[in-house]
Amino acid sequence: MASTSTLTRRQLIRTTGLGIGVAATGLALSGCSLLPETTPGAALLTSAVPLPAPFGVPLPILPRAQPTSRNAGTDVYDITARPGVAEILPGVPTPVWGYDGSFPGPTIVAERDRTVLLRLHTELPVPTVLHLHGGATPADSDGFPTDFLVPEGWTGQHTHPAGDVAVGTREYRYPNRQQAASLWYHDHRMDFTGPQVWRGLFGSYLIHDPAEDALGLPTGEHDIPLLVCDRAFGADGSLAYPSLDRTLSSVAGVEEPYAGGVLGDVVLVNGAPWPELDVTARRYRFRILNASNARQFRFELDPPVAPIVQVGSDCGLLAEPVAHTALPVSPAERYDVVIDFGGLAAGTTVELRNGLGSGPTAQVMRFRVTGAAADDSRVLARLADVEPLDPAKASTARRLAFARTSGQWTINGAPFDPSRPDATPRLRQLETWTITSDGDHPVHVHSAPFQVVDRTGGLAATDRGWKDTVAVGPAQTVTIVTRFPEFRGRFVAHCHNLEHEDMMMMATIEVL
Ligand SMILES: [Cu+2]
Repeated sequence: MASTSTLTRRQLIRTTGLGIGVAATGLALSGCSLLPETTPGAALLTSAVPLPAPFGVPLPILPRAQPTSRNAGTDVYDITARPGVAEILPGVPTPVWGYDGSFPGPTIVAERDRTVLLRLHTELPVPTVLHLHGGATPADSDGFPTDFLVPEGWTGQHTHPAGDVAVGTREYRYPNRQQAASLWYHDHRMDFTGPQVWRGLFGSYLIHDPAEDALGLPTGEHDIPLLVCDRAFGADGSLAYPSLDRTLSSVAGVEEPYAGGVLGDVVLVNGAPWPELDVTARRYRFRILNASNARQFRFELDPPVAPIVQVGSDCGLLAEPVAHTALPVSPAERYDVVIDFGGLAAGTTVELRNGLGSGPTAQVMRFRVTGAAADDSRVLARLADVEPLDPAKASTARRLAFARTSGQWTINGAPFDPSRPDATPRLRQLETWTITSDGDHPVHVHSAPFQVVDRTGGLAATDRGWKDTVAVGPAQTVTIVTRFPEFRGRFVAHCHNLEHEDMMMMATIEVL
């Protein structure tokens, strides 16, 4: 067994065929023989550049993307994925790949039932794919990992057989026929999602609707996305990442110590290291996203001046608010929360800390109260109607084992093969998926919001509401109830530890 963990990525690619026999059993079957195997954890990259003291820079308020045009039912956006230079650490220029060249990209604000037509142009030197995470999106706009967008004149070779390829520009159509929610958009290129998101290809995407507007939650400048991620920096200020091929052009994968995931020693919020936000003594709504490749956070306020009141989950509002003293958030999860700084004296500082970190990674950001303020916002005891999905009414029960098998990250023993449907759910039919795990795997399903109905040790306070990503811990079993509500075609389900995803922990879901 030990020898498999030393296989190089190229060797792994050559052994991919081993998975095919297992694959024929499909996701619908259980009982694949999984050999016990040591599961490597995520490994820390340490920055070589001097790091700033915490709370020395203001929290960036990310700019809102402006539509190129608007008509009766559609907002058209033109966004370019391109190299840029960002000042992430004060006084240090960092080359990035970003939407419109920025780290993170601009925030897209959509309205329910108004289509967003996003024309993505690319000036990157390599292929890219765009996925709206949490979006109910037609298959041809969902960003299947081999539906590449390549730059004009690109002469490179794909590391996997390409699906539908566009050159220069690709149109993604998001119907937004879904409730108000905090989504995000990011790169989803086959084999290279980890390094490309790491370089900056992610951004916030919010959907509003009249039901949410009527609740009286904090709005405007008091409604702030917090995109939290860890990164590491080289001596020259560049983003460090242990790719086998630093050009991200021909060889996938990371150096072996990082095969379990890449962690950085710098915590960024909205692209700034350990920033500070001036607040007035009132309620604020924060859309928390863990945009890290592999790092889990547990957010806590220090001192604990107020509970972290969760009002929404990945895919929309909760039925009723839930007060947390600690909020664990795995990669790709979103938590829509309200924090009330009311009653705090001017000059009070409150840290947002990470209970799972140590040293610099235990710190996240700081709030500083500047003074009193009027506050006409509220958090009602009833927020939304959330239709409970009944597992007893499911017509199909699937089992998915997320585990390291023969040196690869696999689902039911099989590495990803885009040409092989692993599950063929029928449109609108209820299913239960029982997910087992050999380590920490944040499991994400495209196109089908779900509800968590069972977890080893009991449901967590964070399991409520409509989810699209669920944290499954070591030796845990989690059961979700789901249905694919709207679109037929080819989607994926995968681990959102991006190194696991890039190293094949992904399945093709063909909705019939
Ligand atoms: Cu994983």
